[in-house]
Amino acid sequence: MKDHRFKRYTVTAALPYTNGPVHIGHLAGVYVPADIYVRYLRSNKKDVVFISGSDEHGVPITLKAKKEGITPQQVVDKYHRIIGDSFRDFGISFNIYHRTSSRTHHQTASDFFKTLYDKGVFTEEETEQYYDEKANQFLADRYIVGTCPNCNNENAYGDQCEKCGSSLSPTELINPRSTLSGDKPVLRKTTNWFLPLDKMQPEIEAYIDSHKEWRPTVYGQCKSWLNGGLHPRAMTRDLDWGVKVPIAGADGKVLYVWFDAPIGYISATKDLCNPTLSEQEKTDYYFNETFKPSEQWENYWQSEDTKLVHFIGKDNIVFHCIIFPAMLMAHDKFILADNVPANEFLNLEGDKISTSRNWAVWLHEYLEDFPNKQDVLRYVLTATAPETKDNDFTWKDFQARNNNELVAIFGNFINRVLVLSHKYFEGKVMFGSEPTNTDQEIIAELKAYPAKIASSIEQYRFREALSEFMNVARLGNKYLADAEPWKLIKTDEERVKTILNIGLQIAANLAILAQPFLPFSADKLVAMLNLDIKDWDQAGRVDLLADGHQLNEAELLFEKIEDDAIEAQMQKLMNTKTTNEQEEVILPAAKTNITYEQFLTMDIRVGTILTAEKIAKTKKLLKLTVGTGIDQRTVVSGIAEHFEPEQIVGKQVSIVLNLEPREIKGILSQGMILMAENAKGKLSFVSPGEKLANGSVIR
Ligand code: B3M
Ligand code: ZN
Repeated sequence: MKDHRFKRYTVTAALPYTNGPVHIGHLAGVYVPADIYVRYLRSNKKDVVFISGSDEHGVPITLKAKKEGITPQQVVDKYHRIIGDSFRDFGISFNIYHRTSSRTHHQTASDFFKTLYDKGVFTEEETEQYYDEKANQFLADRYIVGTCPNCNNENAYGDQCEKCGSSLSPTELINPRSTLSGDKPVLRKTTNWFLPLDKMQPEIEAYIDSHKEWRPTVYGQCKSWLNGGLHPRAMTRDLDWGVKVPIAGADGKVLYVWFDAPIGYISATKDLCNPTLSEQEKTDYYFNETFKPSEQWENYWQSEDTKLVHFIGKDNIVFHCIIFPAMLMAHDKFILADNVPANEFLNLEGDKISTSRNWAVWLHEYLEDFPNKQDVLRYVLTATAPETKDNDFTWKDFQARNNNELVAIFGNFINRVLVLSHKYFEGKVMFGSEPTNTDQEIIAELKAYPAKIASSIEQYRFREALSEFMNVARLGNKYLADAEPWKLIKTDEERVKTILNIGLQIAANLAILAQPFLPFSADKLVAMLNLDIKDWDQAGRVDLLADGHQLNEAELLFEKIEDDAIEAQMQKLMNTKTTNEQEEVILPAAKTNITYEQFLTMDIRVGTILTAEKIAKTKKLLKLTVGTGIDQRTVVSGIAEHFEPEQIVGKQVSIVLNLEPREIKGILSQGMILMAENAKGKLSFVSPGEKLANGSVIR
């Protein structure tokens, strides 16, 4: 590695909100690239700490608790385990996976706030916020719903309308209601502490401008925030779930979740580097025993020769590139991120991934459905990583990449070279006749790859790096196919020794180069090759395996994924779609009771639509003639947007006969056709279950 400026690395991966499990979107956006980067650094023998943890504060958690009827602590305890276990089983090699509900974190975040407070960094501002008088609390934006001023959706949230996508502030909602009591909230004055980002703008701007090498999507988003002019931002909230604001008179206030969460990286590092951690704390977090940091936590956060890198999704850019750096600058002791390789979003089968709509591939479920196939998912998510634009995950592509790339290229090469070595030379590496010119060319080509792959990784281009890695496997495959040792074995054994030797040296290179991307397969390959050299700087060599070196038995690196496994996953998603459609029904409230006698006053019958035509100059209206058994009558019906006239002629329907006739668009309408309407406004006729005589009574 060329980067000699840095002695050590602090690599963070966004702390997932602990209100649900982790899905492939999280993995592709943050954790897989971060893990590739870290494993690469480790294989270069760099001093690196890889930090993450559960983000256990914030409104998403309290909302989830409310929905499930449990406490926020119960919510985070549950998901901290699910998330932590699934990361561990998936091979995301954090040094520590911490949690923000921990004592260390509360203390660290609280001290950080206090330091800024004592330095006079914050401004105090009084604002008006919605308050629920029945629930006795201020309402976070998500706790307020009302009518969207843009599209009239009656269930828009205080921060966003999910129907038209516009972002809102609670006071823009028409008819706001509290989701806690259902009451109309009132505006109340409250005081909070603000970080004066407006005043800090020049420093922040200088910082961003010194990083023109960042991904254009990241740099561009920062610039557009800056160009819009930064505004002071509240760093405290009127809530009860979170880190208490550590100053007198701040009862009922906690630190803004985006103030405390990034400090979580620091708290995690503290506990990672703390040799006297209690047993209880040790079991509360996830530690990676293989990688113990050699230094004190301060060196990873406050030393100029440490390279700090944040891996995040694009929705977190402003927090990591502007707000957190501003906090660190104000504190004055900390280094700032050298890079923030944020990814765009991954979609699933053409739809936005969504925790609340259960539209996701959940990591813990994947691990159950595809045991020992961590690397397949790592591979697919890296090969399709949303580095420069949003991307789509499909199960068909997952299958194709496994079968046509991992199995057919990488796996096939390894299998061939090992099987042939066992077949011809009892699994021994044999040095044979002098390499030919073609061999020399292959060797020269091989030598160039480690630096190429390294350079892509160091520039956070993991997709490109992976595809170069696969080119090494392609090189091996092609070499064997062209050299055809199976044809030469009878006539020129010495030549076959050389061919298989070169093939095996390529395999050994693959074992080293695969480590960042496909760690499970790399380990398997290392074991099969009985390889003891594993550092990145050894890659490119063709003497990794010595003459006479004994190989172990060959095993398949990858297996074909059959159609039925893929179909089962697609079916799962289809079921989700169906459930969602049913659940999205927001039913109108029940009406007040009527008496049986009142009910009997309605004359509802079976009728048949005899003619239907559009009423000119209207969008919604059809003029129908309906045979009622008693007579034929004209009915004007507002269904023209749902049915073509010719479609409905002959249809049996339910008709209210004794509704007062009404003139509509100059036509006397004598009755009403009953229609069922679902939540999306789709209409369907209420027809008898079998054909009945017109005039049959409905009651
Ligand atoms: N929990 C947001 C998210 O999960 C947030 C990240 C915190 S990183 C300090 O998208
Ligand atoms: Zn709207």
